[in-house]
Amino acid sequence: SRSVARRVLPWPLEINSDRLLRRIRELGLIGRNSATGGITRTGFSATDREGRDYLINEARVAGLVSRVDAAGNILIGMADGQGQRPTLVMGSHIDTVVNGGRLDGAYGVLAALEVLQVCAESDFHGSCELMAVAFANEEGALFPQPFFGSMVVSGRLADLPAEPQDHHGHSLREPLKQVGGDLATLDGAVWPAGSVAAYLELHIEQGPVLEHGGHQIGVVDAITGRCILTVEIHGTAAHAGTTPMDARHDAVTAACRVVLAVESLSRDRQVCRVSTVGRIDVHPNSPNTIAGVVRLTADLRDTDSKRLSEAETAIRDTMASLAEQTGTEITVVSRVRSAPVSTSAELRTSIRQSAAELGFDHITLPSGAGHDAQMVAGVAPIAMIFVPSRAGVSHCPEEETDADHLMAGAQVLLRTAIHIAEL
Ligand code: HGY
Ligand code: MN
Ligand code: MN
Ligand code: MN
Repeated sequence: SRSVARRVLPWPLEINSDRLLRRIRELGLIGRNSATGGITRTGFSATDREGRDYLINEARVAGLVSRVDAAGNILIGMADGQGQRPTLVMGSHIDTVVNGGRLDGAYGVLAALEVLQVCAESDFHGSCELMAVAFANEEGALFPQPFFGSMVVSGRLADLPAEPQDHHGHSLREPLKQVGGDLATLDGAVWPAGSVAAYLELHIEQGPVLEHGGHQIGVVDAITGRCILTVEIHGTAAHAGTTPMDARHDAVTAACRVVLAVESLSRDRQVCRVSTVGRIDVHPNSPNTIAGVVRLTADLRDTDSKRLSEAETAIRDTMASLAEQTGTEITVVSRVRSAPVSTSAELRTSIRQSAAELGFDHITLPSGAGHDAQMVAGVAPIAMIFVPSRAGVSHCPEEETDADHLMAGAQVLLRTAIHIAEL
């Protein structure tokens, strides 16, 4: 295939900006709340299914072929793909947080689709097969198993619960089946060792660094580690008017102490870099009933694996003593851990070269957000390309990136893919 790759290309291949921007716009309407402008396509929800159908249809119209693996990941390839190894995979996720933006994840997937389409249209065939992927449930907003799809392809099945459930206790089994996946055959979705030559993820920065510095492109050197705990606090539901204060086992007040302890991990104790409780569910959530159960999430992050472990131990210890003090039962019902990872030096060089050839100003920076790439890092060399986020905000409706930056990132992805595939 070397000789094929070296034949004269209609170089430089160009991203079709109208097409890419149209798709970003159209996918951004799916799950959009017209009042807030925010997008809610939580993984395996009805709106997520709509978004997935949109992507699969766009790929079909583009003359590409899609399939869905057992984990619900959407894999898009060239129509004449031979299943020839190794594969250069590009992508991200299209599920969102609750009331999020239209670019987080979706941009990287649609740009990957665009790269495939441009290469297919120009009949580019390098030494690698090209594949675009939309990983299932990266955010973990409804089913608290973030990175679900990328954990499966990278073989981390043992780290997933046997029966994943959403925040309301419903099994993943049916929702996964509805998108064409199957919990019983997840092992069939694991990417065999050596089958993926490289994984490239283009993403918005979600922070202020590129914009502040006036840079067009960010080359990610490391991705933060995360430990995400789902915690249940069991007290005793009782009447708010008749139960004396000293006879209560109030799950809400116990939960408040847990929330402050999580914040304190990073703010006061500085055990890890940042720590957040972003979701709280109260049961029965009724004004005149002392809450019986609270379920909350704790998201701990650090680029140092040891500090992350220390933070997890510290919060588990604190929760044990809080349970005793408050007369409640506090248990960790699910845990997802993603280690901090470095990107491939070789791929970083390739991205920098592509950016330089295209005349884009670039810097190297770490990622404080988690990404599917850090799971894939277990089975393939990975790299990430960042573009600026307006005002540095993300996971909210105000998330935005200028069109010229979106195009610059996609051009760098295309060029880097061709450099890699030509080798
Ligand atoms: O939360 C994260 O860092 C990622 O966007 N899921
Ligand atoms: Mn996100
Ligand atoms: Mn993302
Ligand atoms: Mn009553």
